[in-house]
Amino acid sequence: MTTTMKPPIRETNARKPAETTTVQQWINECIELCQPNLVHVCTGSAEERKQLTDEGVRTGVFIRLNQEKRPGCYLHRSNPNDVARTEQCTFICTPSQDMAGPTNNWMEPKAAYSKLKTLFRGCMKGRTMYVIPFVMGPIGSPLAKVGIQLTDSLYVAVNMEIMTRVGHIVWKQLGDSEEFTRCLHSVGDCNPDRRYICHFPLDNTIWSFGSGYGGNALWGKKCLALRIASFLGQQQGWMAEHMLISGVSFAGEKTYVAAAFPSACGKTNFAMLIPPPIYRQAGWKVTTVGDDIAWMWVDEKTGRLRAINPEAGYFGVVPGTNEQTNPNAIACMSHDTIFTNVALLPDGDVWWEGKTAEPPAECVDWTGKPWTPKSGTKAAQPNSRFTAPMINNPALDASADDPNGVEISAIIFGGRRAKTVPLVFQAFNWMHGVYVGATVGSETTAAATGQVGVVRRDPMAMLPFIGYNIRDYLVHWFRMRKKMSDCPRIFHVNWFRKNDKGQYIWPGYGENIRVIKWIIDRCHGRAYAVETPLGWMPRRQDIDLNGLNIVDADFDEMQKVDLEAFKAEIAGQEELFLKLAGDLPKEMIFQRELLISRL
Ligand code: OXD
Ligand code: MN
Repeated sequence: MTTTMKPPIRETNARKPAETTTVQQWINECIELCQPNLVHVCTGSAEERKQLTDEGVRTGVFIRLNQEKRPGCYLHRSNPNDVARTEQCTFICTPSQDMAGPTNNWMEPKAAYSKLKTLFRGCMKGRTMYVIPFVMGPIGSPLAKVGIQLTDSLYVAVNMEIMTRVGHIVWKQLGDSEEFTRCLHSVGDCNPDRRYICHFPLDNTIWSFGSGYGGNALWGKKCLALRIASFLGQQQGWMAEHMLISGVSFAGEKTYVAAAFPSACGKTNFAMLIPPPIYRQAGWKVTTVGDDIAWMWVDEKTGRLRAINPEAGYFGVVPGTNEQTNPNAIACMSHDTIFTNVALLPDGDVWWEGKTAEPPAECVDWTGKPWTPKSGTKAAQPNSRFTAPMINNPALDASADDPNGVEISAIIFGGRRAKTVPLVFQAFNWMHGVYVGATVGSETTAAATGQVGVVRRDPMAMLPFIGYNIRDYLVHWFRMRKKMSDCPRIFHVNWFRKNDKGQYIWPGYGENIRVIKWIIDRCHGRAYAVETPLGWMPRRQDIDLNGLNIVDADFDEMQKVDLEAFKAEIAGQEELFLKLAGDLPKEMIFQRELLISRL
């Protein structure tokens, strides 16, 4: 491939960048810094996939699963200290701390580069460097972006090939441009004390050391598609959001919605929702454009918001997934899937809590130890994952790969809240909707390390992913309104409200279509709602509860706006407001005053 690289380059049929390009120069610099023994340029081809997975099996990175039951599927066990995103090790590196804002850890770029250089120096000796050229977004889309990730993790290389568009097309998408995200990654010695996930938005660069976990190491995902992209979006007038995109069809009409939920709050389930039989028989269908991330821009011709999913696969939470809760996800992971940290059955298949009503009599748990139901531990790690290509999804939307994306009619925010927050309400308008999104609270889950189950403010479900100052992020949201002649309607949902016995009141999963139907009807001006201090709310008769085991009192409880509880909720929002003290966008203060006066 080139004479300037010292380590042997594994021959591939990838069309490589010319030796003199910025891409090649940057790769050479990184090779010099990390000193790998071998450089492998990824092509994304099926033959290469086989070569990499064979190598993974040989070296213990992967366990080949029963190929009759799960063709093309492998299990990976991570280091037990490396099973979730580590927000405390995640940094935004900008010249001033103000650019990163109060919700991000900050490092000055020179200091960060110098600290990480000492870690990267020689870190790939004896290892292979995988060069992964990838595109985020359908090829040719106005928002598609090129990234190149250099990594010493075979697991990351195989996962990136599922999650993004890898190979020849990258050079075509890049053309003569020098605009690509430079992603340098090493698992290092996987020591949590030497773990850094550093973003340099002004350099379009990410350096990450010491973790192989998806959210820390698959850069198409949170690092590029959210942190770097949110910064680029603010500069260039578009939005990168932690949102699924679904198409909802009925009677020849298709409406696209985007929905933001904090991690592990059912986004993948929503994106792949299968309506219950009476709805299916009536012709309702939900199709998936994306399950985690939306890049959105305003179409100049129509003045409406359009969205693409920058990813090409799913990195979904496995526990709790079964034929009832998410049959489409089960289909996705039936072949050509990488499982991370699930349990291994004696027949070479996989298992996780919630897969079957009865646990297996025995299996090997996610740490590699023998397990029985009496072990008193979880067989699968609570944040265990599947990585599957989107083409595996039986409900993939026909426009999932359309460079022009889809037009978004509704934006739905939601959190996991046992109390206080109703099943559904609609914001009065975009500005109010931004306030509703900005004040989303949710009980924490296993997707990030730290305490599980405490309510944390998670603006737009983006708290860990905003790559710049949250003040400017919120202002950007407010300003986007001016670009649109007809903006999406904004809603808030809570599928997780519990009764006094601690049981969920709403059945969730496929039955959520009943709430989505009201949302869609509102977008098209067809559904009734009453005005409440929180926003527009359906009456009991406006949501179809037919066939559900929900009595009027349950519905009233779910939709109750308890003024006292809401005053406490507003006090709970202080957490966010105090962080933003002195920097709060004026519109946020105004919306808060309006809410207090309505209550
Ligand atoms: C994810 C997350 O993995 O949000 O999608 O943590
Ligand atoms: Mn996510």
